Amino acid sequence: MPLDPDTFEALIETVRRFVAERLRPLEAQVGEDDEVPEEIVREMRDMGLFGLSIPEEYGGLGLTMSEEVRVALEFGRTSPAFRSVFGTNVGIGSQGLVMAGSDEQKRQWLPRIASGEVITSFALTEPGAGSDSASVQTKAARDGNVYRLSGTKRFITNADRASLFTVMARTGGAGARGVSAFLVPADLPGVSIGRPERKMGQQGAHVCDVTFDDAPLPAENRLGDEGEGFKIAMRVLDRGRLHIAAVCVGIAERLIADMVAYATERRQFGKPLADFQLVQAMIADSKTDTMAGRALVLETAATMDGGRPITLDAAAAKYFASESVGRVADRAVQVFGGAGYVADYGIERLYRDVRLFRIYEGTSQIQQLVIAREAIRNGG
Ligand code: COS
Repeated sequence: MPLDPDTFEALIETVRRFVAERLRPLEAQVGEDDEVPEEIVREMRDMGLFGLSIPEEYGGLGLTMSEEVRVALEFGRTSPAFRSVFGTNVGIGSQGLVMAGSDEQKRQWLPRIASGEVITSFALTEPGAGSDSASVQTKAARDGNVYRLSGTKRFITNADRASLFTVMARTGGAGARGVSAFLVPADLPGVSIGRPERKMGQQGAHVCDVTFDDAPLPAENRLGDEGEGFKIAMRVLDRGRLHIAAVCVGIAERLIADMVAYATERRQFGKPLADFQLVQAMIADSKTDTMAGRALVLETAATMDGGRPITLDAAAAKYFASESVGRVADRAVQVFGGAGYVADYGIERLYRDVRLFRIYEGTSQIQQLVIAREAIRNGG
C-alpha cells in the first residue's frame, strides 16, 4: 500500500532538507575520514530510513518501489556513502528475508532491521566467484541440526557494521541449484570480518572480507528451501539494481546542477562558459542521458509495483543509468576544467564515486547478458 500522498511528500521534503543541510556540508570530511559520523547515523535511524522497504507490520515504512526510488533519487544528490549506511538494510541485506523468510524469521529480525538496530549485509561474492555467482564455494555442510559454514566472502558492503548477513553457500552439487541462502548472525562462533579495503571512491562505505571457519549455524536459519539460494539472490539483485539505477540518476542530476552553476558563473573570453555552444552540448547530452534514466527508473518501479517481473527492466535501468552517470561525471570534470581535477570542488570525488556503479550489483557486461537473455527468451 502506498503512503498517503501528503505523508509521502512530507518524507521527500524531509529527506531533501537532510541531504542539503546535513549531508552535503560533510561530503569532504567523510571523503577524508572514510567514516560517516555516528550522529548522522542516529539521525538516519530517527528518520526511519533503515526501514523504508520493511513492511509496516514489522515496523518499517513499507514503501512501494515507486516511492523507494524517489527517496533513492534524493539521496543521489550527495556522496553515495551516506546512502550506503542504510542501503543494505533497505535492499540487498534485508530483501531475501522479506521475500523468502518464515514468519518466525521475520518476527525475529525485521523490526530491528527497520529501526536500524541491526545492520544487514549481503554475502554472495567470493574471491573465485564474482560475476559467476552460481560458482560460490562457501560450503554449508549439514550436520544434524546445524549447518557448518566454511569459506570466504569478498567485497561485502557494510560487513564491519553488520550484525546479520544473508549468505549464499553451497549445500548441494555444482551450479545454481546447489546454492542455499542463510541468515548468519555476525556473532556466530567462527565468523570473522576483515579490515575495510582501501578503494578508489565511496569513502565512508566500507567493504570487507567475511570468513567462516566451521561456523555452526542452526538449521532454522536457512532462508527458503535448500537449493533456492541462487534464485533468492537473483530476485534480491533485480530489485537492488533498480534502486542503484535511481541513485545514479540522482547523482547525475546533482552533477548537472553543479555543472550549470559553474558554467554560468565562470567567465572566459569575456562571457560565461554557458554561452559557449560546445559547453552547451555537454549540458544537453548530460540532461538527455539523465532524463532518459529517470524515466526508465520510474517506469520499472511502476512495473514492479504492478506485480510484473522486472529482471530485464532493472538490468536495463542499471546498465543505462550507471553508464550514463559515468558520462555525466566525465563531462562535469571537463566543464570545471582544472577545478574539476582538484579536490576542493568535490567534482573529482563524485567522478571516482560513480565508477563503482558500473561494477557492483552486476557489471555492465552482466546487465547486457541479462537483458539479451530475457529479450531472446521472451521473443524480444
Ligand atoms: N529471478 C529469478 N530466478 C532467476 C533470475 C532472476 N532474476 N535469474 C536467474 N534465475 C534462475 C534461472 O531461471 C535458473 O533457474 P532454473 O535452474 O530453474 O532454470 C537459475 O536461476 C540459474 O540461472 P542462470 O542459468 O541464468 O544462471 P547463470 O549461472 O548463467 O548466471 C548471471 C546468470 C550471470 C546473470 C548471474 O550469475 C549474475 O547476475 N551474476 C552477477 C552477480 C552479481 O550481480 N554480483 C554482484 C554481487 S552483489 S553486490
